[in-house]
Amino acid sequence: YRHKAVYPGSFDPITNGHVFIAERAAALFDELEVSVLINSDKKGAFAIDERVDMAREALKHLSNVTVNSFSGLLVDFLRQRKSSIVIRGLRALSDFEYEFQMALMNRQLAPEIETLFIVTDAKYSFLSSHTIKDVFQLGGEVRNLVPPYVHRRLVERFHSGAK
Ligand code: COD
Repeated sequence: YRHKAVYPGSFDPITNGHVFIAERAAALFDELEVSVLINSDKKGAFAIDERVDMAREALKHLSNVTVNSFSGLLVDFLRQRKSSIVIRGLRALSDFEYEFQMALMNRQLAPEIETLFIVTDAKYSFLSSHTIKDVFQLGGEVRNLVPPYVHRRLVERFHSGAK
């Protein structure tokens, strides 16, 4: 199933770093499905439907990209979608340990599935959904680090009435 890849994540919310990875992956495959999955290690700020909505808006310029959500194991989602390629982004050495564990666990669960890593752009190498929410809530400027629609949703979510 090489025609279709899946880019899974928490996307809470999607950032310009995620968009960069999706653009690169979309150029490599006929179809890319971005999938919002639950990460039980992270407490979410946005509901799954909101994350899907923000990701759809951020990726609408890519005609071969769709966005959906799934609850359950990533490998079950891939099998359901008849894809065998997982796309993940790498920012720094510190991502490696976690990504390595996930890739090997997923291979253990489904040997036919391959995880492909795409290296981020240098300008997004420090960027994560977590730091965006943190900096934004403390009054820092994140406007050039997230898609415009995500910025509006951050304002509504955290500064409702204040701005
Ligand atoms: N530049 C480039 N890449 C980036 C950037 C950036 N600035 N920011 C994030 N990324 C990459 C991340 O490294 C990651 O590869 C991807 O984008 C998504 O990031 P997040 O943080 O939105 O998503 P995660 O890492 O929380 O996603 C984890 C999953 C939800 C995919 C995982 O927990 C999962 O598969 N859950 C489902 C249940 C399951 O199957 N569990 C077993 C897995 S072993």
